[in-house]
Amino acid sequence: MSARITCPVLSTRVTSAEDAASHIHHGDNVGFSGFTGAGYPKATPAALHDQIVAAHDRGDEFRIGLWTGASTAPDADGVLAEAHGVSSRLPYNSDPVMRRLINTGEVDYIDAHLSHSAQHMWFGFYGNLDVAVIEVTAVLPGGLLVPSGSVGNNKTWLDQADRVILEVNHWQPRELEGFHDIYYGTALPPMRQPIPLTDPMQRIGEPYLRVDPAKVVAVVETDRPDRNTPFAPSDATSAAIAEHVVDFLRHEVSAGRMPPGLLPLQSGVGNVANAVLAGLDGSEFTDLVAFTEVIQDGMLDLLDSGTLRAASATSFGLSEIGVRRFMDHIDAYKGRILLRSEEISNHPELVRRLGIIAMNGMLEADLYGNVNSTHVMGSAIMNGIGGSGDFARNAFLNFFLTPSTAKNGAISAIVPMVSHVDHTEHDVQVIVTEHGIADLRGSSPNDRAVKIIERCADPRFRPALQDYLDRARAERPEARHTPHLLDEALSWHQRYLDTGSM
Ligand code: 0RQ
Repeated sequence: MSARITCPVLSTRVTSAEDAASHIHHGDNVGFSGFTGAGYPKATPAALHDQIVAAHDRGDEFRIGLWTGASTAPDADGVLAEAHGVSSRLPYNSDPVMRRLINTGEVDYIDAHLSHSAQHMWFGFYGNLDVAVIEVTAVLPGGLLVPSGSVGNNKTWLDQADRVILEVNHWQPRELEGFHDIYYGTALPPMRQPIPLTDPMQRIGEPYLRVDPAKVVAVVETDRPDRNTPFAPSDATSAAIAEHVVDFLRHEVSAGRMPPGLLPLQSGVGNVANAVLAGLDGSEFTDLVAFTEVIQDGMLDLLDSGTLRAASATSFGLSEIGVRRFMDHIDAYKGRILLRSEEISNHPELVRRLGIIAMNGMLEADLYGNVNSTHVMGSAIMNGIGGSGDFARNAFLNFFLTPSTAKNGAISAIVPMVSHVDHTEHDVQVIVTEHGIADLRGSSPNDRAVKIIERCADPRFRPALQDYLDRARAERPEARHTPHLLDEALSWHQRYLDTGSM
């Protein structure tokens, strides 16, 4: 029996990835583990790729519905997309090959709030889950599973799937046991009870996932690293954004709106969010706590320096260097990092109770504070809304961060009207670019427009934005609450599509 598989029943199910993949059939809905490149299955998807390609070569149909926690990696999303083996995908993707197929219309994409994905499955909104393919660190007697580097939707997929394939990854440190808190207290309405979490680092569950051994059709052993994408080094633009955020937090503390140790932090994905964490590290703030989704390298830095006391999340999202650092000092992080299911890490009830400070990236914002986080020029998906809505709408304070321009200055991140809305003006509090901060709290649409143009827009685009606002206000004196020129509102996007520049 492998040292990682000490459950007598499940040790008899150890088999090859090819055999495991043969339990997945055309038309199945398949739930993968995996969140921001951590903890996704690494052998079964490749074997499934080969079986899909072979079926297509025979002229047979073979496509599955693919559900995950969030993004996976080229060896999970990527290989299945390359095989043209996916008919639908939810709830979040950042794989470039999968993104292309979503954008060409080959794959139906359900871009969902991450806190919704598990409960929408229980509610029956997505249909039946046929197979779960879940990476774990170890399999213990009685069907107890030591989770790996992400928890995501694993609890739900394991509970709900008809058949389960486990991948036991020897690359994941065995010492991960004890890093997780899996809450089994969720119920369906009208039987729901409050979630008994009042402190970000409180344990309300147990360290293990559970699986009914009778459902496990295969156990596959692997030894492969997570995706571990490197982060871009912080540049002048992201450093300036970070400085504005830190200054603003200082201001909130001195205004008495926040305690000196701040409130729990949530930090989104991407390079800008990572840079903001680096900005906090150079600040006077210490002993902070994070209640977030993803632990990126920047958060390890904060934990190492003591700026951050502890972090609750659902996943790691580390670079190779970050992983090595985590593994080398894993015992020192125990008790300071807790990984939970995404239905808990992102739960609106908890985000609101704890008073989270949410910091997320965006593609563009408009004059009135509506934010587009997902769709380039209104139509092509980038990644997805992820947890940004879970946190932003329910946060004590939220920031949306972006460089003021994209594509070498051809695109303004501040536009007259966003081409797609993820976060409405009601949910957006503070917009930050390298030029400054627009604090929209308690502001009318017209005040917001003035602040956003003056403080956030790139100076080259300010005159045209001001001109739009002035003419919109003049055109219909009886409709000045949120003035727009409807025939021009999206003309900046159209001009970019036509000429390559806004
Ligand atoms: O594309 O690399 O091809 O040039 O968007 O932009 O500036 O590197 O920003 O890495 O911080 O990501 C919104 C995508 C920002 C991310 C987004 C192009 C730009 C570049 C990336 P290139 P940057 P970041 C919790 C939180 C939604 C989910 C979320 C995201 C690429 O933050 O996915 O918040 N957020 N989850 O050139 C066209 C514009 C653009 C633009 C930037 N206005 N128009 N392209 N780009 N602005 C975590 C989870 O939920 C898992």
